[in-house]
Amino acid sequence: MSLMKERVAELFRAQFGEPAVIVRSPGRINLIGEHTDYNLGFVLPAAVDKAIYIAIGPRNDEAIHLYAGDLEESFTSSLHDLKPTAKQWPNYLLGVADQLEKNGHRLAGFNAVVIGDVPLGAGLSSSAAVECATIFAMNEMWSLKLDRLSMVKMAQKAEHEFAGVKCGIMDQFASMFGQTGKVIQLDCRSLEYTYIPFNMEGIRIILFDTGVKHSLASSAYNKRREECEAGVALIQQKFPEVKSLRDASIEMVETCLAGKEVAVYHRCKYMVEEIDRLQKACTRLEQGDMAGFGEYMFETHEGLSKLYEVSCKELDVLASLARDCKGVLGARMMGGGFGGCTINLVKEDQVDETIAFIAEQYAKIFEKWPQHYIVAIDNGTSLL
Ligand code: GAF
Repeated sequence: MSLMKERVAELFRAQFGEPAVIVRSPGRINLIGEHTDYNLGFVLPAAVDKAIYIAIGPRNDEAIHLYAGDLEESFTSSLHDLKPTAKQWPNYLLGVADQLEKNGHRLAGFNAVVIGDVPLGAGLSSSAAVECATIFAMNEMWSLKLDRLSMVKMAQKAEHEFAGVKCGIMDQFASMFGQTGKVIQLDCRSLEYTYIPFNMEGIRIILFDTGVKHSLASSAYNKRREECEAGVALIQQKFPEVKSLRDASIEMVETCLAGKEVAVYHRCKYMVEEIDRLQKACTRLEQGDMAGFGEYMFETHEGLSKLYEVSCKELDVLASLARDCKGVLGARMMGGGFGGCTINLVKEDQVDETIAFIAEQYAKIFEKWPQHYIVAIDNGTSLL
């Protein structure tokens, strides 16, 4: 039995008795295709070997008793009173219960304990992992017979309605559908997906954590989404067939948006380039050309920093230090942005030098050491 499983079970027993179900749901990385999901483009995420663990059990009343083991915090609510709370972490569980109720599943009260080793606020999507763990556990406990895709959609809706982030589908999809050793090429419009083997021979995936957590990240994220929608509305005046930036070409962006509001122009330019870049990067991946793949990652960082403006100085420094390392094949900021981690593809025989160089140079500039995580690609949500 895994240590995490044992620990979450112990914490549950200490308060509530024997858990009915224990579930593991992982955090995710994304190789390329950033902010493309809500523009109905493609993404290339994978689940990792850092996860959220939930132990859950039913109650005989309508009460909800939650305990966050790592924070040592309790929260109590009721099925009659499902609404977002000022404290963030309970929202991921309450939001899922609310979605299930709204989809016609009559729940009973429940007890739940959550722990994990996904770094919080680091851009590895711990929130999606909690949502997926919760819905998967409830599906098992009450035999709701939901398929994985329905659970992903409800988990995403929970994030919209209870966490207030109008996220795309990538994070919940990656957590739920991850497979060891493979990245998921997901078409966020059709939701068709293919697994591409990610050849880790001679390569390590290293995340460097800025430790920066931007308090306005969710409002800035929602603003980016609005700017893309504003761009689509302008393009549609001339090209009504364009339903999302997925359908737009760079020529359309230049014709309809150059000279208009600069933020809208820049967001859309980045987006159309990134959707195209992901396709080219996947071709490199399939050819086994990891250096070529990595070059596209550096380009993505430039676009996210200069055009999409979701980077910050710490992320820019980490990406630029990585550029200076001969052991790094590709690097860029990862996830929503405004803090969190960079993702780096590093040659295995140069891992130590790379970590030492980047950490020392970063500490010289910011007077703090960046955390780093070496991650492996792992399976998605599962019953333990
Ligand atoms: C966050 C969101 F939750 C995802 O849907 C995605 O948009 C990502 O930012 C950026 O690619 O993680």
